[in-house]
Amino acid sequence: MKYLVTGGAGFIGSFVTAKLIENGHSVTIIDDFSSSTKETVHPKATLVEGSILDPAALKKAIQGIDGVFHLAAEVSVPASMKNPQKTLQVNALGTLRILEAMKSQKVDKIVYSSTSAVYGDRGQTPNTEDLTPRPLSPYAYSKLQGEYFIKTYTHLHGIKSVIFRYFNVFGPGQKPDSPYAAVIPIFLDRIRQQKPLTIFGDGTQTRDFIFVNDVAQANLLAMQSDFSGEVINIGTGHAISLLELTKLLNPTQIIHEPAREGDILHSSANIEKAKTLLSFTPKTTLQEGLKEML
Ligand code: UD2
Repeated sequence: MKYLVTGGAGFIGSFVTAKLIENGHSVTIIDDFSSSTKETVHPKATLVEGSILDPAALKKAIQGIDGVFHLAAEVSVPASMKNPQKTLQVNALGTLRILEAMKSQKVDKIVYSSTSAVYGDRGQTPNTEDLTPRPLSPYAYSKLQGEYFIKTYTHLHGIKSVIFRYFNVFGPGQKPDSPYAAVIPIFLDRIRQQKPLTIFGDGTQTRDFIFVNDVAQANLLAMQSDFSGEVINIGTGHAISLLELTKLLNPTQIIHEPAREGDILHSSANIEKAKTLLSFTPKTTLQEGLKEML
């Protein structure tokens, strides 16, 4: 089959691309390299360089495609607090543009990467997909808007869809060198440089960390599935606090700074739906995944 991976040079998109190619599929990538470089474009993938907001680039990328994995996004919560309009444009309007391109080229199916951030703060209870969303940041709102556009196009135009809500994805290739980088690559980088780790808040906030290769596997399972319009959590079902995370890493020093604006306190996944509908179970533990990043 022939698939389009939006954001296919990015952290998760490059793993999805590699797994598709390993499985004998051909892949086109559309990427504007806003948060990645050409080095992470798979050598066997076809590249369309451009933004998902550019209809001409999208039209070129989507021709002859059997299905779309939509991962191109502004992924940072703090960046969305600084520039909400950009986040909304890329994540919400960008998703709408992809759906329009799919409709006009008669592309049948989309697997959409949304986020557990749409749940907001629910205390320590694992989030189930039927909870009413309570976005706490423009980022969470923009991803939720993307979900709603997809459901609308599934309903109106019969485009088949699977909507994933990822918890905290980590793994090799995740960059530490931006103020908006994720916590694990930042911490590992600091440890390499023998610098102290900074915890925003008291460190009791919890996250459910899922290894990137498991996320890629879930994407392939979703594309092969025969249901449509479902929202599915992708996490491990186990959350740990940031203080517990730092204990696994043995830092020389920990510094506390005030909690980040828009930050969620507790985030943990109920993954029964992924198990039932996709026969998905994560294979890599946090400890195993961390070793692959060293
Ligand atoms: C992550 C994803 C986001 C979304 C969400 C789902 C990234 C960059 N963001 O947001 O796209 O899917 O998960 O819930 O992957 N922290 C520190 N010190 C640091 C960096 C972070 O204490 O040096 C804290 C931060 O305040 C937060 C936690 O670590 O409480 C995780 O932060 P993050 O930026 O890795 O991810 P999050 O959960 O904001």
